[in-house]
Amino acid sequence: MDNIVYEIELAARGAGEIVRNAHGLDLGIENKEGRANFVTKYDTMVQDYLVNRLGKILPDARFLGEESGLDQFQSGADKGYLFVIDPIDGTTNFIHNMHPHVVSIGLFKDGVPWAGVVYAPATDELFSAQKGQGAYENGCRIHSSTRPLSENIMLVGSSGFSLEAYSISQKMAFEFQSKCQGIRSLGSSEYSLCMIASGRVGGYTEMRLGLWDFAAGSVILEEAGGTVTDFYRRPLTYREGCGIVALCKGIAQDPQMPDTGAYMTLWSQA
Ligand code: 2AM
Ligand code: CA
Repeated sequence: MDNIVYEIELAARGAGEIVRNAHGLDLGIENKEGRANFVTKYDTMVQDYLVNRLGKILPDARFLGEESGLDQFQSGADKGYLFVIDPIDGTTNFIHNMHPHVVSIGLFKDGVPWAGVVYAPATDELFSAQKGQGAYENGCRIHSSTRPLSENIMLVGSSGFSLEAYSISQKMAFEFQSKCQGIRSLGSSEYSLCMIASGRVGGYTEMRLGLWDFAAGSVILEEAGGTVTDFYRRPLTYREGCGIVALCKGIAQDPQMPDTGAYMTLWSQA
């Protein structure tokens, strides 16, 4: 049992090698439903690789993943083990040979996140955590920042799926900008959560995500002392995707933190 996370790390590294070797080859890019939503033949190939390999680690585990029709939380999946995987998080970056893009593997136990592994193949950064055991980057313990908003960088996701959501998140980014040291948008939600966990940035918001976009990073961040909630700062249900507000220790308590719920309400009324 103790070796499960290590075995998942090896699977993530194996998947990462497939991703790393894809550069310069035909990626087989296709459009998915909605705006700026792409899939490559490597997303599908890596997901198939992971389902096969992770199934050998925990033969009774179920799977939920971004590709190949595995994208719904099925009834009964809140019992036992459930792998929640995103074969390539940051697909648009991957297509443009940009960092970051990551292989992401969350493991739920009885419906709640229990372990997470995020691997960035281009930079060979491996983040992992198991509930109650702390969070690690390449084997070293990591902690989220204790500094307030005024002493941190913030990540605001660009909501590529909707121009209305983009417009509202930019209004929110403006409020953050006036209270922090600067705004960035990285294009991979799982990697963004790991950047808070490792203390490099203070927080991250994205107005809509799939469950696989935060399944691994949320346990990594919480084990690093941070928090992940919805825009109204309520606990996540981990049954479906939603907008998320992820914060380091220092900002979660900071009275200067903007009212993110007001921006979500604005979007729901747009
Ligand atoms: P992806 O690369 O796996 O598609 C970008 O800010 C983040 O949002 C990425 O993690 C990206 O995941 C995710 N994302 C991109 N398009 C999305 C969509 N249509 N719905 C939800 N999340 C999306
Ligand atoms: Ca994703």
